Amino acid sequence: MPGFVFEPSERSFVNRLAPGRWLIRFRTVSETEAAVTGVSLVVRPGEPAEQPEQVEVGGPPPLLRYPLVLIDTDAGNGSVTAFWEAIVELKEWAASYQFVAEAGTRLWAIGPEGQALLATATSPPCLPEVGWYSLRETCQPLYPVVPWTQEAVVYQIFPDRFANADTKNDPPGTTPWNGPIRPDTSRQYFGGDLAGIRQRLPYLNELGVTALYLNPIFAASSSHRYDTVDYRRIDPSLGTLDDFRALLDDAHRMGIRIILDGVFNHVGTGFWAFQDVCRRGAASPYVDWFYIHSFPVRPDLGNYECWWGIPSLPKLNVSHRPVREHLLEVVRYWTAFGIDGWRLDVPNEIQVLGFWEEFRQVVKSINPQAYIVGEIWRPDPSWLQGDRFDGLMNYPWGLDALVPFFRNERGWTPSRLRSVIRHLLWAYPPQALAMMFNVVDSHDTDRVLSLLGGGNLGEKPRPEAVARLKALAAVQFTLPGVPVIYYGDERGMLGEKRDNWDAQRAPVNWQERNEELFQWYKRLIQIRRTHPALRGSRLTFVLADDHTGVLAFRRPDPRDLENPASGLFTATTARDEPTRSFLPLPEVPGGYLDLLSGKRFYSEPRGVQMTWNGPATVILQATQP
Ligand SMILES: [Ca+2]
Repeated sequence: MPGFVFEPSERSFVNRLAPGRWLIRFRTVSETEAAVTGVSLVVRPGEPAEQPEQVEVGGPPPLLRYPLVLIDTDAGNGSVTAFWEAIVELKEWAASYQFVAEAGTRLWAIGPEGQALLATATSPPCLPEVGWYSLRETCQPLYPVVPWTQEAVVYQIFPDRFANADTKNDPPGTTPWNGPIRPDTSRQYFGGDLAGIRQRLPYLNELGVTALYLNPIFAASSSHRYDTVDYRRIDPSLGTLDDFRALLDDAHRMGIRIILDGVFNHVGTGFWAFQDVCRRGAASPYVDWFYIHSFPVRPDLGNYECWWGIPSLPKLNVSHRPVREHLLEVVRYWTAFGIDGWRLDVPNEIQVLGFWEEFRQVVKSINPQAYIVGEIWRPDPSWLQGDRFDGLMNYPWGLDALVPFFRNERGWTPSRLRSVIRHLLWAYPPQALAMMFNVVDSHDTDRVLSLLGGGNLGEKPRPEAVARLKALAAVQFTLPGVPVIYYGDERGMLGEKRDNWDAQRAPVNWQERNEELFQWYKRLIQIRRTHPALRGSRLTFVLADDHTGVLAFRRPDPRDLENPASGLFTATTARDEPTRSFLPLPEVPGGYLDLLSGKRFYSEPRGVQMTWNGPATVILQATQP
C-alpha cells in the first residue's frame, strides 16, 4: 500500500499565493514496482458541510477535479517518493477537498480521517468516510514577500576589517592595516570604520551588490562587537551617528540597502544595565534583566547565565517585560532611522513565546520592506511560516552541501547534493525559499576559498581552488534565495578559522585582488539581478549522474512556464578528471548559450553534449537561431 504525506497546517503543503489561488503539494511513497502514477485533487466548492457523510456525493455543488503535476521523484532502496503539486483557483471563499491517488488499477481516496481503497474505477471520485480537508480564504494570510529580495545580492562586512577611512577614531593599540593578526583577534583592532565602508561604496557598486549586511556596529568591548555595551549608540571606533547617516544615505542613493546585526540574546559585561547590577547587587533595578546566580556579581567568575558559558556574554532575560520593551525600542529606533533589515544572532536561544512575532510586527509596521533573517544553522520550517522571519542563514545548502560537494568529499555525489537541495525545496514555503540567505561562509567559518583547498591567509590562492570556487559560486547564484558574499571572497581572500584564530576576519588587502574571481562574481551578480528565472523559487532537476559526476537543474522562467526550454539551466561538476556527459535538454533550433563563458552548444534530439575538464559550472540559456 502506498504512503501519502500531506500536512494541511504547514505552508509547504498548503499555501495561499493570492486571493482565491492556492498551491497544494502532496507526496506519495510507494514500492518501485507499484508506483503511484497519478494524483488528483477533488474539490467541492462552497461552504464545507457540517456533516459531509449526509451529502450526496456527486450532487450539487459539482465536484472539480485538479490533476496534480509530478514535479520530482526520488528513487532508492526499492521505493520511490514522488512530489506532486497543483495550483487551485477558487471562486468561493471556502471549499473542501480530498485526494485521489492512482497506482496501476487501484485508486485510493485520501482525506483527514484516513485513506481508503476505491472499489473500482467506476466508484464515485471520492469517499465520504475519509473526510474532507477544508480550505478557507480566512485561514491563511498571504505570505509576505519582500519584493527587493527577489533580485538581491548581499555582501557581508565585518566592519573592523573592511576599510579604515578615519584614523582619528582608531582605538589605542590599533594594528596597522594588513599587519599580522593575533591569536585573540577579538581584542585586536585594525581600525575599520563606517567612513571606510562609505568610501568603498563605489567599489561595491561596481561589483553590483544590492545590500550590505554589517556585523554588529553598536557600542561594544571587542572588535567583533557581539558583546554590546549600548544598543542605542554606534561604537565610537566605527564612527558617529552622523557617519552612519551618511553611509546609509549614500548607499541608498546607489540602490544599496543596509542590514544590521541584532544581537539580543546576550550583551557584554560592559552593558550599562549589567554594570549597574555589578555595582548595586540585588538592589539594582536591573537585577531581573539577567539570570544572576549569586551576589556579588563576578564577571571574572561568571556567576550568572551566559552565552555558551562565556562570562563576558551575560544572557538577557527577554521574558522580563522591561528588557523586551528596551529591545523593541532599540529595534524601533534603528528601523525608523532607515535601515533595511535585521540579521538576528542566535534567535533560537531566545525562547520567549511571542517575542519574535512581536519583533516582526514592530519592524514591519515601520518598514514593511525590511528583510528579517535568522541565524538558524539547521533546516527548520517552523521559523518560516510567515509570522517571524523572512529567511534563514542557509548553511544547509552552502557550507554543509555545496562546500563538501566542490571539495569532492567522499560520498558527495550529484544525487546526494540533489537530495539536500530537494529537501529544502519541499520543506519551506516557496516564498520563504526565495528569501533564504544563501551563505557559503561567514565570519564564523573558514573562508570558502580556504575550504576548497586554496590555502591559508597570506598564501597565494591555488588556481585549482579558484576554479572550484567559480564552479561553486555559479551554483550558489542560481539556486533559489539571496546569494551572500562574505567580504573579500570576490577578491580571492583566504582565511582559516582555528581555535582562537580567526584568519577569516583579516583586513582586506586593497592593493591586491584576484581579477579572475572578481570578474566572475561581477558577471554572476549581473546574471542574478537581470534574469527573471532566478526570482522566486521554482527549480526542477534535469540530471544527477553519479557516474559522470554531473548535476543539472533548471530555473524556469515564471513568465513562460509552458515552454520547456524557458529559463536557465545550470550544469556543474566537481570532478577533477575529464568527463563527457549529455544534458537532456529540450531540442531548440538555436542551441544553448553559456552565459558565463559565452560559448554556444548545439542542441541535439538527445540533448546537449558537454565536455568537462575539471570542476566547472555552466549557465545555459536557449537562444534564437
Ligand atoms: Ca578608523
